[in-house]
Amino acid sequence: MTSRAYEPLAPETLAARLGDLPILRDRVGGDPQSWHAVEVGDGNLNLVFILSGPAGKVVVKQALPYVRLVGDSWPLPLKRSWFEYNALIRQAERAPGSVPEVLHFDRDQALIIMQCLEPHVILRRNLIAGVEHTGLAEFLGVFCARTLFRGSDLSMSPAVRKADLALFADNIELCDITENLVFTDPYWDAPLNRHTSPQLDALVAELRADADLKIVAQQLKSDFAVRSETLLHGDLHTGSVMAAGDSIYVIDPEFATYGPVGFDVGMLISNLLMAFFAQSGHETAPGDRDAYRGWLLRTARGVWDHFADEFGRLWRTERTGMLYPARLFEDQGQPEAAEAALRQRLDQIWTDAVGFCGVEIHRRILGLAHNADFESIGDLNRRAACEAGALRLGRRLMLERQATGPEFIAALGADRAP
Ligand code: SR1
Ligand code: MG
Repeated sequence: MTSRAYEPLAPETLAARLGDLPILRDRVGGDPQSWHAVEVGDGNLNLVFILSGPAGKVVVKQALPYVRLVGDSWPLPLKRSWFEYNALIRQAERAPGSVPEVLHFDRDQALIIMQCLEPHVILRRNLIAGVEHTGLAEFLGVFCARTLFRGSDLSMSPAVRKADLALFADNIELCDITENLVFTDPYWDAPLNRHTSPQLDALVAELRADADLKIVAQQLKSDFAVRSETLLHGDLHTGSVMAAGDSIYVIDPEFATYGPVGFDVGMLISNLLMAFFAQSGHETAPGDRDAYRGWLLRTARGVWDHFADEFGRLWRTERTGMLYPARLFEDQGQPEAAEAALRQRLDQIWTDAVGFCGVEIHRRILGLAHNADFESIGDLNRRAACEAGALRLGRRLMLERQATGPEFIAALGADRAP
């Protein structure tokens, strides 16, 4: 399938177009004529196929030249699969075993063939169903710490990091989506926005009139766009995580870009908190999600704690980049200064994460791309009540991010069902 013009795949054409690839002959097996392909993509952007044969299954992911959620009125370049491919292979190096194995990449066809993760399912689905996953917080916290530390000037050589920064700087259009959809559009009546109406109309008007809030949103946007600290996943929500029991993977890093460490951490915590706020909408009897709500809060807090622990471990053992060199601290008999610097960095990451957490809540309720956590609540009054609690928290987090410690997460559980 080399050197031909881009053409979207379809289940019927997949075997004929990919049947010559040795990796598929090996992993799928048998005669390509007997292969079975089904399109399973339920994300906002791409085609995703599961291809099965006698030897096994693979996932075939192909970018479309437009935003799938909106249609061809919103063109989107195919090169995003190049960034996804590059992010996946870096994440595989930096946090081994945490992302699907890449089996083949075709830049012309904007196509990545990768390990099929069945029976893993999208984590968000299980958070809606009330399924607990042992070790989720540790996995996610450690994933963030390893990818974000090892993708930064704390670890990489300046030359390698700068080359990487240049590569990912071209992911312009996906950054533009984040810059507008996350940081700006929720705060004005943008054409593609929607919210639960009329229930939330008054609150939405209040938020959009809140000048202090809009200023913070733009400060956070500036941090996202300007502070190129590390290679981010860039879209680390619970729909970008797959889980089966205690086995977890992170997927879909097509929004990868250099940005502040706190961005991925904040997005992840935000989506766990939105799952928490949505639980009262999923109750079938009053209180039957109380225990699960507690697990979600412990998981959100645990993500931060495991992140901070692992980041600290890497700080002490792998600080080989140009920042905070040991020759200034440990080698001068001042290990406590290196520890103080670590605490400062973690404080800054936390503050950033709190702000990004707030803005992510707002965009998922006020913007274009909503979360199934809330959308799956059929009763609009109940949905709006859940969303309103989350929106108010989002505002508080953004405005009070410098004064909000990790204990705010457990405190959310003190209220009855939000
Ligand atoms: C137009 S794309 C909307 C959203 O879907 C992706 O998953 C990202 O979260 C993006 O913001
Ligand atoms: Mg995605």
